[in-house]
Amino acid sequence: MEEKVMKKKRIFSGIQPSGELTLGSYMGAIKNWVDLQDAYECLYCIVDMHAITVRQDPATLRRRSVSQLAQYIACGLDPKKNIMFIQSHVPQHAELSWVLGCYTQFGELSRMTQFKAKSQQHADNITAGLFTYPVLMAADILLYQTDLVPVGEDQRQHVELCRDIAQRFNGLYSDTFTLPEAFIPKMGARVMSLGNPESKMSKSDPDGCVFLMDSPEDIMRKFKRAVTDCETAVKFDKVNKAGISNLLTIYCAATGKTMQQAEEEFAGQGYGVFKPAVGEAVVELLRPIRKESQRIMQDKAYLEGVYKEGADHARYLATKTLSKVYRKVGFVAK
Ligand code: ATP
Ligand code: LTN
Repeated sequence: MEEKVMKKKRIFSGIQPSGELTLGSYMGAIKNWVDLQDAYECLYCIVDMHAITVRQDPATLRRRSVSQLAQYIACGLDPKKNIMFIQSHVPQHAELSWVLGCYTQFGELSRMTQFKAKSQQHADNITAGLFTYPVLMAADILLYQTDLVPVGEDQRQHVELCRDIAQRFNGLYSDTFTLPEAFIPKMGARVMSLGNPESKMSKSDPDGCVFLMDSPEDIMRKFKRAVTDCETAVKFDKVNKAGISNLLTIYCAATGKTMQQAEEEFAGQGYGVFKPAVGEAVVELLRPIRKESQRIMQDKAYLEGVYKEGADHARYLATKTLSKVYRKVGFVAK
């Protein structure tokens, strides 16, 4: 009997090199990228064009883009299995973004929660790029006929908008884009700040944030200082015990234990035992990642080889979609 070769479904995701990678981005996104790399054909990107939607120092951006690649690899992403590249190396992202921007409503972009938050944070520099950021993200995704987009909860709205744009385009010009779906983890989709458990852990808030490259001492200090409540029970209750619930979630995501197992483990023990235990679990999770990343960073030629080869492959795939789009909208063939 003839064996049918099943084509793998495709994944695209990316993180901006606008700061150091955090425990939030690891648990919300990268951890899943690693888990999914065998079952899917994956593209993992360093979205430097997104990063410049807020002001960046050029030398830092350049350094971070490369160290982010080293950290992706150190987290367990295999460059032989995945296409790993830097967004600005594939000009088709910007080209498709222009076209899609002409099929996106001003009103839709105005409703984006991240735009509203970022324009408050950067009130003196609310650029057109910050506003059209989700269109570029839609281009990233649609360029590769992506099926699945593994991201944290905060990106759900952007993926929904991307679907709406794709559906609109397909409706006007017949099927052109695969409709992508967000893949959001059950545990760790929204890791909260250790300093303020009401807000998301984010690289722009270094105090409440654990970075993947933090030393074990720094990690322990941050967890010991984590804001909790004035009770003593280690119980998951997101409304009344936001800090403890966040630490429990981090503990589960770091150790693979279930919430029930974690609660049982710390039953009858105070926060004085629980907080350092979460710190230890995170130290052990990040120790090999930090070490491996430092090792890979020594080999600049290797990293350059990975991102160059990744971009070559990505450009090949991107060209196919972009040509189709240009033809459909009525541009004259070259
Ligand atoms: P910024 O401070 O600029 O908002 P960030 O720290 O939120 O940045 P991003 O680069 O926006 O990080 O996010 C990278 C990926 O990690 C996205 O998929 C995002 O959903 C996920 N992510 C970021 N922070 C968290 C978090 N606290 N919990 C879960 N997932 C997160
Ligand atoms: N907006 C995302 C980063 C991002 C992305 C993408 C994620 C840019 N393009 C495409 C998934 C797919 C963020 O995390 N802030």
